[in-house]
Amino acid sequence: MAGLFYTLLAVLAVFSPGLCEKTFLQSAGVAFKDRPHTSELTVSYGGQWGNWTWPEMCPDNFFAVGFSVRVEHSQGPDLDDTALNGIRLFCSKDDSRDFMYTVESHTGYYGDWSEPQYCPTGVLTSFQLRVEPYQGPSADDTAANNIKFLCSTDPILEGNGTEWGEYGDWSQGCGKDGICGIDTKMEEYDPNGDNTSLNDVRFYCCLRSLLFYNCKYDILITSI
Ligand SMILES: *[C@@H]1O[C@H](CO)[C@@H](O)[C@H](O)[C@H]1NC(C)=O
Ligand SMILES: *[C@@H]1O[C@H](CO)[C@@H](O)[C@H](O)[C@H]1NC(C)=O
Ligand SMILES: *[C@@H]1O[C@H](CO)[C@@H](O)[C@H](O)[C@H]1NC(C)=O
Ligand SMILES: [Ca+2]
Ligand SMILES: [Ca+2]
Ligand SMILES: [Ca+2]
Repeated sequence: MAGLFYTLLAVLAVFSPGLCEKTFLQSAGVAFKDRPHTSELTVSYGGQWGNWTWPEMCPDNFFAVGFSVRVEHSQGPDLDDTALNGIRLFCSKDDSRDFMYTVESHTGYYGDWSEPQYCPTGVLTSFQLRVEPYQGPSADDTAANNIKFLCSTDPILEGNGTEWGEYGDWSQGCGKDGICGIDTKMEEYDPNGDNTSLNDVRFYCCLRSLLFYNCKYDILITSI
């Protein structure tokens, strides 16, 4: 009898997970580019090369809860460095990490993606960029090197970037809203010249509803 009971429990444990517990991770691309935003976060000291590319937005009710960076680590003195090449936001609609979309706008082709880093709870609300200033006519420029984000629940997350340049001031913040989209400024690859890849970035803030559903604890909670 007890054996049957435990078998039933085991069967329940295997088959009961609801929709919330399935892992889902997919690039949203530009599918949600028309999602309205409440403000834009910028810094004044981004790299000077390249053009703004295109915005990518998290789906409605999804906000950036984490990020990863694509970084080309030091190539050495005689080789062309590009340092930070891309920033990918991980968007969730609650505090679970099991159902997420990613957005990244235009990304450079050098380097590897870091493991994602997440706010313990809450969403990304502000950023700071590490930028190397212009190195002079025949030197190797890299422009943007790394990024930090502030979470709505306080901790600061720093990317796994490179060390050239310095961090400038923090961007504006989203206030009670959260980061929900990204647009990058990229230098096109130059077959003869010095490449810098990602130079600057701006993020979009979207309105956060006061209530959201937390799948893990099966409760409605208010945003922090
Ligand atoms: C910016 O875009 C223009 C027009 O597409 C292009 O000709 C130029 O090379 C781009 N500049 C850089 C630095 O990527
Ligand atoms: C950070 O970059 C170093 C150097 O490439 C790499 O070995 C390490 O695995 C990276 N860490 C993360 C968290 O991606
Ligand atoms: C810049 O990138 C292009 C495309 O990958 C490459 O052909 C070129 O050699 C790079 N420039 C330098 C100075 O390495
Ligand atoms: Ca170099
Ligand atoms: Ca370079
Ligand atoms: Ca760069």
